[in-house]
Amino acid sequence: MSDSSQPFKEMWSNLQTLVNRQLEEALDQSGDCPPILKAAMSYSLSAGGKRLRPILVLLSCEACGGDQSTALPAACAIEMVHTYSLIHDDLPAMDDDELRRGLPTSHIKFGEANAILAGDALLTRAFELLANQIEVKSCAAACCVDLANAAGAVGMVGGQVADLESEHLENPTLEILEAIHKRKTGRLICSALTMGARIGGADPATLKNLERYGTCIGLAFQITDDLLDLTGDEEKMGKGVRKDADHGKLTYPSLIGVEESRRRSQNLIEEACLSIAPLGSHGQRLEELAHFILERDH
Ligand code: GRG
Repeated sequence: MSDSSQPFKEMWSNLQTLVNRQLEEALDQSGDCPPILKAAMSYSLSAGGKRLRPILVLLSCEACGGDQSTALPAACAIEMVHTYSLIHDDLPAMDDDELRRGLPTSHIKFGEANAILAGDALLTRAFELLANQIEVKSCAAACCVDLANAAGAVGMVGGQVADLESEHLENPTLEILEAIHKRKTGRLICSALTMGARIGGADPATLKNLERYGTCIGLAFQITDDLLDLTGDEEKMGKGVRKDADHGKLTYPSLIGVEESRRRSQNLIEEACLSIAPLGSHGQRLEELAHFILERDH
């Protein structure tokens, strides 16, 4: 059990270190594969992500009475899926980005084919980890279903397609925007909560409450991301380097304005905290995390 009196940021940093170590190990154990592929997988996995999704897995497991260590394979698996999505999102056929987290994107560093294949390999390794390393096999199977639904056509991939299509919509609405983000960002975040909860032995009602929490913080996370992008864009525009591809993107601030976006994200965080109120003090870290989403600056 973690120490509940430890400051939140210190706890976060310790969990990041734990996840980073575990990811490195999971990659080292991924068997005999071409060195360039392993290098590309490792490059993006270790490029300094916040580790939000794996930390959610660990905290959800603990909030349900489980031991964080039993949730480490699922924590690594979800970060691998997230990393794959970022590699593919940066490709010329999608966002065509040359930098991520201040470093050259995978296709700039390793070439387009290797970037696509590194993403593919991370996605498949994630499911192998879930299937192989979660001891209770019925739980492993349920986690595979959670993650597959969250990442696939009804989740993140479907959301990405809808997002690309939304650039051509004549009359975008808040409902359309939220439907896109529930799938593109929200479903993966929800699956972090449900996988952690399953591994922690949650009952169905708790699983549902955590799913609701995940949906709310997922949307709030996306709104904050849009607001941070806006600040970043303004800075870039000041320097004359804003990318053409960023124009016309459907975002919360472009649709409902900055103030309303802030209000909406605050309401979502309140709703998230209400949904985990039945967990009592066991939900303390998740509550802190929800508030942290509003305060984040990157
Ligand atoms: C290409 C299959 C495929 C999916 C792409 C998730 C996604 C769909 C694209 C990523 C681009 C993006 C801006 C998505 C919105 C969600 C989001 C803010 C992702 C970044 O997540 P963080 O902030 O990233 O957790 P770090 O760098 O901390 O890991």
